[in-house]
Amino acid sequence: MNPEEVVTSVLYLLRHASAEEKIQKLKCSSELIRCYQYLEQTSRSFAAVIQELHPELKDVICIYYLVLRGLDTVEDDMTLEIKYKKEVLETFYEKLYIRGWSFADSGPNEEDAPLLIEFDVVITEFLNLKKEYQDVIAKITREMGMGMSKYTTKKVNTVEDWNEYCHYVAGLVGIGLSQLFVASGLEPSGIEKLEALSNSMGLFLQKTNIIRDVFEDVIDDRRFWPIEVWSKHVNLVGDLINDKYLTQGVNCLNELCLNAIEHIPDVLDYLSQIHDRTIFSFCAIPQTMAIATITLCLNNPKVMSENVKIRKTEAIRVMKQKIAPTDAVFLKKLDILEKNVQLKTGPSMANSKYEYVRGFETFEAVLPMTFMVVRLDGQNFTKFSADHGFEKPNDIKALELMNFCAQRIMSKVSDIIFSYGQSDEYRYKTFSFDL
Ligand code: IN0
Repeated sequence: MNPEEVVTSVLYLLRHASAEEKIQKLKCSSELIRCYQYLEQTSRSFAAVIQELHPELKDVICIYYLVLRGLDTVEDDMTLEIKYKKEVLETFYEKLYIRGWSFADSGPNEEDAPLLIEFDVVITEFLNLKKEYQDVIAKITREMGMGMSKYTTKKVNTVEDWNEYCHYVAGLVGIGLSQLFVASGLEPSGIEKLEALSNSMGLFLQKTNIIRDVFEDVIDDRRFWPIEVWSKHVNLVGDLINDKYLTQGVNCLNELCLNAIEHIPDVLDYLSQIHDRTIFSFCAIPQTMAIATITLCLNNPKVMSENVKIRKTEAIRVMKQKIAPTDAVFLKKLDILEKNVQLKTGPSMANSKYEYVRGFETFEAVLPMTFMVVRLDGQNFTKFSADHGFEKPNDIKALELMNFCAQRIMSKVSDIIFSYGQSDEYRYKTFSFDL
């Protein structure tokens, strides 16, 4: 860890007290305490995001998350016999109404097996929720279970299948969340009708995970990349992670990254319609992380040979901010992503005489309150003057041309606040805001 990472980690630990400490303050039932402990165990950072939700929604989302995590653990389990697995997936929603039900048949490698062994505590708390919340959670669990069951025996052949699979395992989560937000009264009726946008929220997260995890998944015999796409690049799915076919693998990776990125406009549209600040953070944080992850994956050969992860500090930085992530953080991430997309996949400059420009591009941040001066110097001005027969030392046509160009740049680049010319060059000052 470098010094900055140490500082951010310590700040994070200070801000997020242990689950026990927080729960003591809440004075809630022992089952709810167990639920929060499971939440903390399954996903430490996401647990922190859920804890910041409005009190009306916090427990609801905690239970919703654990129910779905339970279902996901069954789907993930490669040791279960197919027929039995399908039956458990399809009937999982019914178990939510059976007090005391639990599941002890998980394989030895399932990290979340303990949650299913003690699933009765989740059921107890589920049954304590208002009926409107129960109805949404059970309905989504039923639909998801059906979809997961379908895909235990069906392959992800086409891009359409990919969208359908991701809809079952993640898009439905978003559709259910929107309904819970409205049921809580924290969001006005409307957002739950935007099913396509809610679906896209989940699809972007899930596709990003599937893209990032290809190496681990192929090794573990899980096949989530659509056959239609990878078969254009390699003959066998295993070749995706074979060094010999690295170029083909990365081309395929880029194709899927661009597919995932296409969901971002919907994500922004959805987020812009959220009213409650805590719901906004809850929704925007995972999206911000996914944008950082997809940016890291795009055109990155490492994806084919290891599990790339965004730096812990980056994740923590997003989590740390109290009103996180502000629009500015989100916009900056988008900005970096956009630049990466242009730089890594944009055909415009590749192999052209302007390719050298790439060498001058950096993503470094500028300190707040810093003026940037951009100096545009003439290229081969002597030849240009000769070609146009400009008079020395000052030709009025040449001066007017320079001024005209300078004005056009001023009106096109809105960040410029001031510009001046000297000799054959112009300088532009921009003002950098604390983004
Ligand atoms: C989630 C989503 C999630 C949060 C907020 C709004 C959403 C809208 C639509 C769909 C999903 C939404 O967020 C979590 C984030 C998470 O768990 N992150 C992990 C990191 C990781 O890589 O696993 C962490 O430890 O921080 C999410 O990934 N999923 C999820 C599950 C349940 C709920 Cl209620 C919300 C899982 C998935 C499959 C992407 C939907």
